[in-house]
Amino acid sequence: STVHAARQALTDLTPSRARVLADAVAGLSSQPRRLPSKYFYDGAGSALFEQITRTPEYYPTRTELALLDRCLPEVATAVGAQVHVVELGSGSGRKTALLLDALDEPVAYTPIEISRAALLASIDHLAPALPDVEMLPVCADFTQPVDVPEPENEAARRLLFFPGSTLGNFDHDEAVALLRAMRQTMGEHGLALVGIDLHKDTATLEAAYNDAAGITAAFTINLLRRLNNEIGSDFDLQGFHHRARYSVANLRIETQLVSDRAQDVSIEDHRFHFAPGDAIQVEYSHKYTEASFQRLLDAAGLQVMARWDTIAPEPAFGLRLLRR
Ligand code: AVI
Repeated sequence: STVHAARQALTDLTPSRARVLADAVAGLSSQPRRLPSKYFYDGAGSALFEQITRTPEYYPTRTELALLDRCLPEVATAVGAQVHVVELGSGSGRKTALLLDALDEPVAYTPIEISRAALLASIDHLAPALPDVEMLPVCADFTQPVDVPEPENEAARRLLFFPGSTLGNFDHDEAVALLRAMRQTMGEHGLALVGIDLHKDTATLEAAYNDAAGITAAFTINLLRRLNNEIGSDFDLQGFHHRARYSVANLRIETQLVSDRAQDVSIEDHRFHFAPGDAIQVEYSHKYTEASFQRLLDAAGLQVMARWDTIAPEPAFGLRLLRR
């Protein structure tokens, strides 16, 4: 079956336990303390993220889906026929289905996703619906160099797809490094379609990252559960709470896990003391202005070929088609 072929083609570069352990210990030993947000995405974390995208407060997903619906015919014309779509952080693949449907003869699809469970589920869903698209899934941390598999159709032009404002989860230097790596992966004639959440009023932003049902809080706490399961740390999941605030100065949501009391956490031979109110920085979600995004592109050697923005009163969100 096509699902079987897609699963057979999977490249497995799932981060090792040793890697997760080393990153956690290094992050908790640094000042301010931090943990990498990429480790939110185990099977349970990816499922919680999907639930976030369906909360009334989290506007980016439905806003971007509507924007994609409007701009994909133009993207398809700009990209042309015989495309190899390479997606960074593909998650459930909900947006991918729209993109692949709109393109003229897509020949191959490479989702790069850190959560093996999410990756397999997306492939099981997409492969039967798109029998003519060669599925080349890669389970990997896309911030590390990844060799993109070559499709059978070697003439295919690459289109990188990086929706959801996942770019915003990286700080300035990481974002520039990522865009430079994308420029490399695109090749001379490739393009990239990137989604960026835009700066807006603090109330809308803080509501999106503090949904009333508490799903975002559960998503943040899940990071500690994942570490307990995977590297044997002993975080008390009841001893920390989620906090997400918008920093207007830095144009970003800053999400932290805050200690409710004095406590110690052990990871193998390492012990970390937390006083009440001590915080671990776990995620940034940068929100862009035209100028702040342009600075990243300039530093990475990329140019805007076409741009689409939502129209007020929709929350501001943008899609940018990029070339070298
Ligand atoms: C995946 N990423 C773009 C999401 C965001 O908005 O930064 C992750 C997220 N964190 C909390 N809510 C959603």
